[in-house]
Amino acid sequence: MQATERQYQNYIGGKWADAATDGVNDNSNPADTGEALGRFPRSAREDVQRAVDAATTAYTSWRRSSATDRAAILDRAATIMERRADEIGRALTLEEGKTIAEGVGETKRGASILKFFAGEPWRPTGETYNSANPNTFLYTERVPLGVVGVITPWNFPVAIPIWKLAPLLAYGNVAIFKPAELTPLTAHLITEVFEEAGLPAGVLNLVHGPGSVVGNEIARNPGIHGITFTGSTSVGRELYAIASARGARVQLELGGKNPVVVAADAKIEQAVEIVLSGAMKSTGQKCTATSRVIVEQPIEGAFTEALVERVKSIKVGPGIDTASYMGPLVSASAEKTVLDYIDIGKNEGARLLTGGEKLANDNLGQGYFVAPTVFGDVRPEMRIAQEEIFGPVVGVIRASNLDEAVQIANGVKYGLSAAIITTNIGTAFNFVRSIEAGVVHVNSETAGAEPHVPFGGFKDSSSFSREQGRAAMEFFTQTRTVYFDMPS
Ligand code: UN1
Repeated sequence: MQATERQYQNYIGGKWADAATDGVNDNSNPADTGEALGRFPRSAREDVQRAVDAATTAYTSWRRSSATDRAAILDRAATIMERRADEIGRALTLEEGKTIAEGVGETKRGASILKFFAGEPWRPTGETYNSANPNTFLYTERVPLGVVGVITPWNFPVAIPIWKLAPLLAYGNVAIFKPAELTPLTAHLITEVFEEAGLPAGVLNLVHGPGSVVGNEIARNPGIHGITFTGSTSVGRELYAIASARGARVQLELGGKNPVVVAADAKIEQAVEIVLSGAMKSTGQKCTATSRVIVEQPIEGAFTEALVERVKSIKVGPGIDTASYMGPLVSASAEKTVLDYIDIGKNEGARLLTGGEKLANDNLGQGYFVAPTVFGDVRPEMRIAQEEIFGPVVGVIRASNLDEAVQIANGVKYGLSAAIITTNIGTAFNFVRSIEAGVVHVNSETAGAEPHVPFGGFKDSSSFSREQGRAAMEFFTQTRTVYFDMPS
């Protein structure tokens, strides 16, 4: 640890504050683990309680704040985020590992999400109805949930917190924000953006620390009315069990095992680019990443050969180097998981066509670099075809026809995103109608999400509610029905 390393703080009730413990989390660069990026508090349960107290106080006035004020704050936050995109994107790249183009791009995406939700306070918040009683004015209105816990992952440390916080704030809620321990610096900068935008004290409270303490307290704390979570299925389910048992509303965005079906009529070059980008960008660390390619038998050989050639050509290196197509994995444990899955695939009899190893050449040994990996001859029941790997590993599965391809695509517990590559509209349409996925792409990659449309998965990939766009209102508000009669 360097002597000059900065000690960061929590943000509670509009003030930067030390945690109640001395525990620290040393943040470092996954591309060069010797590079320290600051020390962050490992907060205690008490810190969550302080944040809940501050949020509860702030809620009284924030929920009644004018649409003008909320819109102006979100709009200013968007402008600040755009202005600081290079700085925040660079911090994101340093602590998470994705390429600088992706880091800056994600920050600009954060600004776009804020812009969309800056309009939201002006959009309709209810409906009017006729009543059985002619004297009754009968209507509904959407009102906020209250204090909401926001538990976010490291893989989109700007986009995901923003797509939860922006609607949460627009609809009049207040937040306890617990970012992943691997990306606390980005969370700190996001909080600074809202502070600079003039968000009133206590409306957004940042509490750093481990899921086992801070996350668990958010799940248990009776002062928290809702929790929005993106992360692993196991942690999400545990959180759901605890928080829903005490009556809190919980939203989960979990894993994926996203397929691309390549039909025999597909243009191979186009299919290869779509699979490459979906599987290898962000080092495969997206819940929407492509991890299975299901190819119709007539073109399986040619497709696989072209994919392997293309994967071999990509440059792996530190994300901060603009020449890199793919950066490191986020942590030692992520690296271990990915390397373990590669062993599992080999042992299951899949054919390793390229990659498969940790990279140590050209100083890459200082970071968690694993070569982009393609397996061939993958069978649908193999663990590498069923379980989420969350790394730069893609398996090619052969299907004798499109019906079988869809059956294989649907034969996993997840249902987040799916794509088909075809030139035939009938094939595309049938796929859209039979695939079990919350997001479907025709001739584009499985990853990516525009800010104004619903995002979320089927089956084990989410808990039904959708994020982003106007769909976010479903989770962050509740409906009040009003029977309003004039006094007689
Ligand atoms: C995207 O594909 O750009 O954690 C967004 C994730 C998803 C978000 C994906 N919840 O990877």
